[in-house]
Amino acid sequence: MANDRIAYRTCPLCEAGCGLEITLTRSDDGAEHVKRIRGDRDDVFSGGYICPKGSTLGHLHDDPDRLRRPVVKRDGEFVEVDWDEAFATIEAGLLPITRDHGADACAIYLGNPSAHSLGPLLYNRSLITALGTSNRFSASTVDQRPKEISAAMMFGSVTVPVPDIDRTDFLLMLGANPYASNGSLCTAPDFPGRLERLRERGGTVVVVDPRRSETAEHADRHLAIRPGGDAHLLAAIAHVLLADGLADPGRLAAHTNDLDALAEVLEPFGPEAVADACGLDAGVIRSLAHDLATAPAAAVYGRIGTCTQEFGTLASWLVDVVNLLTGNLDRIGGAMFTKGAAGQPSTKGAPGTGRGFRMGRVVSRAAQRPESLGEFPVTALPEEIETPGEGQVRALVTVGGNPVSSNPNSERLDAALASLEFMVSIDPYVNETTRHADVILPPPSALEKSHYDLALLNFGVRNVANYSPAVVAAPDDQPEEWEILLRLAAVVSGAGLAADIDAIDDGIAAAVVRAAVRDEHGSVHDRDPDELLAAVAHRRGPERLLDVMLRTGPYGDGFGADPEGLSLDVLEANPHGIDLGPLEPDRIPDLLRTPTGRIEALPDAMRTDLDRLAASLDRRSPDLVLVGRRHVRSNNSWMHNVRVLMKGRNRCTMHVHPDDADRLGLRDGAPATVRSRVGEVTIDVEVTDGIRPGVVSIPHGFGQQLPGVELRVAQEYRGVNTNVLTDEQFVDPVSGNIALNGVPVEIAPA
Ligand SMILES: Nc1nc2c(c(=O)[nH]1)N[C@H]1C(S)=C(S)[C@@H](COP(=O)(O)OP(=O)(O)OC[C@H]3O[C@@H](n4cnc5c(=O)[nH]c(N)nc54)[C@H](O)[C@@H]3O)O[C@H]1N2
Ligand SMILES: Nc1nc2c(c(=O)[nH]1)N[C@H]1C(S)=C(S)[C@@H](COP(=O)(O)OP(=O)(O)OC[C@H]3O[C@@H](n4cnc5c(=O)[nH]c(N)nc54)[C@H](O)[C@@H]3O)O[C@H]1N2
Ligand code: SF4
Ligand SMILES: [Mo]
Repeated sequence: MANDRIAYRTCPLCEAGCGLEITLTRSDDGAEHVKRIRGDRDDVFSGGYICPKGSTLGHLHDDPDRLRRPVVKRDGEFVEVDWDEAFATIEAGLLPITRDHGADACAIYLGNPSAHSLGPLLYNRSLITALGTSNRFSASTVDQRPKEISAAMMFGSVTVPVPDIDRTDFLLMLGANPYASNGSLCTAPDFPGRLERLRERGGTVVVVDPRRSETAEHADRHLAIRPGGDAHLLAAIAHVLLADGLADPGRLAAHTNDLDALAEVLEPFGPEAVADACGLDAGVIRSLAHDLATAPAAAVYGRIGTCTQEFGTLASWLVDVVNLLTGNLDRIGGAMFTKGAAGQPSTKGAPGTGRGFRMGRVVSRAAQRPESLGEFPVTALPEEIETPGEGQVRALVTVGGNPVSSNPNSERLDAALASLEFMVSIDPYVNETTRHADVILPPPSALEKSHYDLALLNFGVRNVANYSPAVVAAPDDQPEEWEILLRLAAVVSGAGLAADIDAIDDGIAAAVVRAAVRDEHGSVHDRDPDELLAAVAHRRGPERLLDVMLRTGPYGDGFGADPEGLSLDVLEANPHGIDLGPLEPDRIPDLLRTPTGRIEALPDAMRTDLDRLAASLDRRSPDLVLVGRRHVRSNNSWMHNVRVLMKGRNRCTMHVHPDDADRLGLRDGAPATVRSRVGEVTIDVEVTDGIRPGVVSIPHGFGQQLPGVELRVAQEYRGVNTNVLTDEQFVDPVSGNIALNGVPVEIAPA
């Protein structure tokens, strides 16, 4: 149609990063509307794949409940104000608190969408620096922190190996359900299709999950593990590899410390010893170890189920120990390392060495939880707010997060947030969390923002770079998300309402360029910073920073050094992305950033924590434990306001095995009351043999019915928040990460 226009845009909703083809049409009043969204068949990575969420970016954009202007709370009600008034309200409300009680009195919480949006990815740091607070929290500690820590301990920086699913012969997948999630810490658009092709070429997929998930349904084998048993299982696999003479790290033996020590520390974890703890037969474990060792190429991949549990860091570490022992680390078809085009710690500085990784340098004031990667675990947040004294958290800034829904013991956190003296949220919705805010600053919609998956492309199953400009222009008075962050940073640092955002941004760009020029091993070492800045002077904000990062990155043009190299100009000319090829083998030792220049196969923290694992071998398991699940039509807590995704039967149900239903007197479709140490919910039962006896499963992200929430569609549907049940005291002590899976519960008919 004459009024139609097509735009290409990477979907920002989950980690798969699918390319979208968006058809827009102009109505008579001149406004543009999304007419259709489908998969971009020419996208170099996703090749036309799309899931039901991807086609709803237009619905999110048009959602009448999405905030278009800032709101401030007056007499308990939110009222719309202009941006100047919103920032003035923040200045008047927040500055006295940090002036009187110090910087730590204001905490910050960064949520999941801030890892999917270029503004927060590049400018959150400026806000954090301006706040100067040590009370920094993020959704990473209800998610992947154990994996980040284990990788950093082994390889010296947060460089997480990804399974080479396109070329492997054998995939052992634990605690992941990519048929629903489309993958995580493994960027693979159309993950299900890739698994199907793996099997079509004769490969094997084994899924370890207490539930017969959609992914397990499509696998060759499903092992219904006892929740929290992954570290036991993996330790036993490593034990068998070592005991049966199957361990052969190959080339990497020469680049690894403490390989010899593994046999001794894993000695207590033979298959028979762990069988009860992980609920799997010793013979099955032994043959799995043999299958992994004898497959031409094999990869072990663990995700949410292996991280958000009691032994999260051990399980995450053991995933890579098994990859290492079977000779599959850093090898085609094994667990490999992505090379992000915008650069990452493992491609900066001196190849093969670095300062390594430290954590726990400080603990949080009240809950005494360890710092890692500059943050405290969110399990500490309620206590930091509730506990009086110096350093008490009295104010909070959230950026793209909904902790009242996503964090454990949400009723306690909810009450804690209600007690804050001041709260600011950068968020498009009034939801369970932001209803406590004094000021909400709405970002532009996804269609109004440019995009580059700065974080997730570092975990790609191929090396890919893909930039999308904004699809539609935002209203004139809508600042970009990075501008909101910088202006908020200026206000909280006391620079005032009139601070020159562009001048601050110039300073940030200059700092990025100076760091690149200082890198002796980089492509622009010793060049004149002013010359480089002049070359990107036509850009501002995230585009300027991204251009510098791409040009100085591993594929970059080095500002002229390699005229064939990448720059943002090149990406702009290639709207379907640039494929930089399959993952490269043999990147070790160059990518290591450990002080020894070697892989640390047995980090001290893991050696110590194995004692805790050994102690768990003969304890009695609880009768009933809770785990989580995801559905392809929802995205954590915040897409339940999209009606097309909500249609159909109630998805917020509790899966219960028939044996447990009989024993407890529960009926399919009837409500049950579930109690944990911290809370209680009433939820409809779904009886299914697709779950291990003794385990029940409830999805997270539901329960928008709280007073003050302004999500009209979501509130029409039933649902409860499972994090009313999860327990902030039930953690992986190494990382402080929450254990959302394996929570002991009691259940009775309601
Ligand atoms: N549709 C959709 N996609 C999403 C999201 C979403 O909410 N909806 N969220 C995104 C986010 S933020 C993330 S982090 C990823 C997560 O992506 P995944 O890691 O694939 O997460 P899930 O789909 O929850 O699958 C986790 C599986 O672990 C199982 N499990 C629970 N406890 C244990 C255990 O102790 N051991 C083992 N082995 N398994 C266990 C559960 O039964 C479940 O099937 O998904 C992303 N993609
Ligand atoms: N029981 C249980 N709990 C879980 C999980 C589980 O498996 N089980 N999974 C955990 C995981 S993996 C994660 S990642 C966390 C997520 O935890 P959170 O990040 O705290 O929660 P989300 O539900 O992702 O909320 C996202 C918020 O960002 C807002 N938002 C959406 N788009 C944008 C944007 O472009 N900019 C800004 N500024 N805001 C935006 C939304 O309105 C919403 O308020 O939940 C965790 N909680
Ligand atoms: S799988 Fe769906 S939500 Fe995830 S990036 Fe692709 S289209 Fe978007
Ligand atoms: Mo996540």
